[in-house]
Amino acid sequence: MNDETAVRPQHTIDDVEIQEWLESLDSVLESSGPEVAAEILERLRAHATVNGIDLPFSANTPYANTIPVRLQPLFPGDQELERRIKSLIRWNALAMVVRANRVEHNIGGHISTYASAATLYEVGFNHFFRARTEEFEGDSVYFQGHAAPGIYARAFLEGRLTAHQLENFRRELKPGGGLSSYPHPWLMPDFWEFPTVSMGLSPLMAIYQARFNRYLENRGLKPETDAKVWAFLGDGETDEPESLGAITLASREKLDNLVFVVNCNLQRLDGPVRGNGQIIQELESAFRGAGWNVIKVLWGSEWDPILERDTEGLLVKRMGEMVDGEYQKLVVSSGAYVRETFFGTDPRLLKLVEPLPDEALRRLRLGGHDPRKVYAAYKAAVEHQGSPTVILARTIKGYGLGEAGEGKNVTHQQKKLNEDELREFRSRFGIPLSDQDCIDVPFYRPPEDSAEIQYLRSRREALGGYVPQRKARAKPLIADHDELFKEFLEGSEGREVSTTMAFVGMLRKMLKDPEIGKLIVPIVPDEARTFGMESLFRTVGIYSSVGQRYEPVDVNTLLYYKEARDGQILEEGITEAGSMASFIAAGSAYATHGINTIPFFIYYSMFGFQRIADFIWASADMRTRGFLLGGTAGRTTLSGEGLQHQDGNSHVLALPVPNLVAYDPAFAYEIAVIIQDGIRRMYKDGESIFYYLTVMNEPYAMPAMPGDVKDGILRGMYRFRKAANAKAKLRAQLLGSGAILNEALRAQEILDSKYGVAGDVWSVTSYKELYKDGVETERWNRLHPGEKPRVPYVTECLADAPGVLVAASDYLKTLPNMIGKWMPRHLAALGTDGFGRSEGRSSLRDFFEVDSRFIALATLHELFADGKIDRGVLDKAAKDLGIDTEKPNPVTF
Ligand SMILES: Cc1ncc(C[n+]2csc(CCOP(=O)(O)OP(=O)(O)O)c2C)c(N)n1
Ligand SMILES: [Mg+2]
Repeated sequence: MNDETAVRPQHTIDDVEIQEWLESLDSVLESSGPEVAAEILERLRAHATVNGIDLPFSANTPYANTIPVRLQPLFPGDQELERRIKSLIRWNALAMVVRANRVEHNIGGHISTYASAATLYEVGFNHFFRARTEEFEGDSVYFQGHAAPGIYARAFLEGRLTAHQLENFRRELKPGGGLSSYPHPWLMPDFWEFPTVSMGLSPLMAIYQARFNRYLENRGLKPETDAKVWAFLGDGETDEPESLGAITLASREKLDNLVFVVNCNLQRLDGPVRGNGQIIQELESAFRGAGWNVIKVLWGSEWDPILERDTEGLLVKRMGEMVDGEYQKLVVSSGAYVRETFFGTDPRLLKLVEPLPDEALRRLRLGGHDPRKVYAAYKAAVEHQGSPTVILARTIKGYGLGEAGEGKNVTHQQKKLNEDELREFRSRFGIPLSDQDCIDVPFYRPPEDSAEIQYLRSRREALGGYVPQRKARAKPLIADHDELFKEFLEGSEGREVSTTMAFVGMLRKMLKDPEIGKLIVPIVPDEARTFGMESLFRTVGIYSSVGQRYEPVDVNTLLYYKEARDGQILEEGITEAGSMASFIAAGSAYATHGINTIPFFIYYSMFGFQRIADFIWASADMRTRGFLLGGTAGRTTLSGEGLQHQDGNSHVLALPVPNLVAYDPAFAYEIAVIIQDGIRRMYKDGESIFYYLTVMNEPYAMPAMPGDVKDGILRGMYRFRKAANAKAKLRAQLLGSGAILNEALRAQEILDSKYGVAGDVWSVTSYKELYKDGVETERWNRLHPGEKPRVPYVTECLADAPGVLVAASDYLKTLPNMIGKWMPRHLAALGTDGFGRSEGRSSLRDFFEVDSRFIALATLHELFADGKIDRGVLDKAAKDLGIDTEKPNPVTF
């Protein structure tokens, strides 16, 4: 072993050899083009593998811009004017936050997110985002929630928002109105379209929005267009599992109408996203691996001549070596530091920048701050075909804030700037304000006839109008659908069916209706068979953008698995989140597309609110319409499945959503009344509400509607069956819901036949509606003490109903308890608090103490407490009914 081999590894690559390979590739590229070059590389790779060369897989490309300078299009706009407009927006966005926090300490707001994303948005606004017009459906833009100040500041320059509104940023309750912190269609229904601020939701919603747009086209509900869905994400946001959770759907569906823009400022709230790694490379490999078109926009134009001099590829190699933590510091450091730390690792690198003074090194911009690079990426994205595009744009968080926070770990929370910092920001962006004026941070809008305002307006005119803008564009439905639902009011004539089957029957009929049939969008996460919906597979088909490329294994059966391009069912596979995103897209199409699609999303009820409540909250914010159906619902009605499946929670979890109307119906006619009325309220009257209905799988005979009880069904309760002997001395009112209503009916018989207690049975269809009515009434009375007090509906129902009160449902006891205070007497509440069990229905109802025996016993206990019966009767009843009074408490067991 000589000295040479001691210091050099044996197989060091010869630089000259490498150079020869590179040159020959260059010559192929020049003479035959990139496709041939790619083919050669592909063949080489295959050849290498066959010959036993182990090539590690990497979906990464070098740490460089994806679009080479020679393929970069000319920038079509007036760069200088666009820069000035952007500077004004930067100023006003900052002013909004600073002013708001001067008036009210800690009112919050974000400066640094928009500061880093300004170029990404402005290139979009000036050249890409097309508005919704009569002729064109427009692009859908999901703005990053924390960038809202910038979007408001632009709307201010556009003359769409007033200085008064900006002044009241985060002060929505001020006279004359203010602006909501983040994009909330609920709060600003003419402005914001998509709620994005709970991070991770919007990327997933955007994917399903893009897919739903294709669904509408393939089903002939809207013409094919090249409208795009743009989703702006933070790089930190991509850690949310929902952000990347559906990216393979986007590529599988070839959603080239979808563009993600990830603002890679390498920071999140607390610090770096990947201090010890490279978030951009990590995202690139995830997206490329999933089949997306990935465009990296890392380096600004100032780097181009340096890169051109780098014939050996050393600079790109060096760029790929640094971890994000180092970069975070580098990009806000002095030119001397950049020279020493970044270029100083190799004399050849130093040589590349020898001609440049330190100041020039400090001013080397990142790609996401260079409109020419961003424009090139956007243009490539909108022209790209066959797959979705993600743009990974490198920026600096808090760009332009200087000492006030540029690139610093605290920058996300920065809301205040001192006088010097304000002056510096003003000077850096050339805002025409004096040293004195600028410390007041006034909003600044140049005159209407200024070049800036004229340019900005003309660009928006060319793109069809303003973005964002929201408008409910669909025309209301006309029919009342009485005929459609009539048959379901008549009962099943003794045939035992479940409420799920009854609902599916209605769905089948709705799908055939001339007015709403086409508009129905059944959505199911791989549970159609569970709910007995498989007959719909063949009749309306399962949506598939490619039709059916195979002969289904069950083609010879009546109910075969039929996929079709114009299939109506969205069979989403096992993703409640994805299904919910489809629900949101379909239920908001009345605004996004002017189409009244009516989604029915049916799922395993335990995996609804419990799993995807934040999406449900977002859909409420977005004024989504439609029906959520919690199938196989009820803690004791779903037998066998056990703790993680049996749902006794969802009606409690439905309580907080203000515009969600929730029902736990027992009978087919109740469902019919609720759905018919829901369609009227949402699609004829245009109410911004949506519905949650639980449906069960326990079969029983469906009775006919007992008279006209529609009003009671909708308001939350009605008397289903009166006591046979109204004159009896012992009286009771039994409240039952959903499948437990039958237990109350059986208890009514037990009480009557064995104990001489005459009970009325009420169907409580919605504790939520009763509660809402109760608190509303209380509030009105409190605020109007001089007027005749109003009476809560539940009080009114029970006013003349004698006897003790007992309520039982398949959900937590808190539901009946929350209306107890409006009852004329004490209410005994039975419910299913606790963990479910793998058991049969009757054992479960015994375990949770909600069956007819426990309802009877609770009634007797109330009578005993009232002094109407003796203790002996009670004790004997427990024995006769077979109730173990020492049984474990299901709540804690
Ligand atoms: C689900 C959720 N969790 C936490 C937050 C609070 N939050 C707001 S912004 C932010 C950091 C954002 O970082 P990044 O996504 O990188 O965006 P940037 O501001 O850097 O562009 C956090 C944690 C949130 N809005 N949503
Ligand atoms: Mg970030």
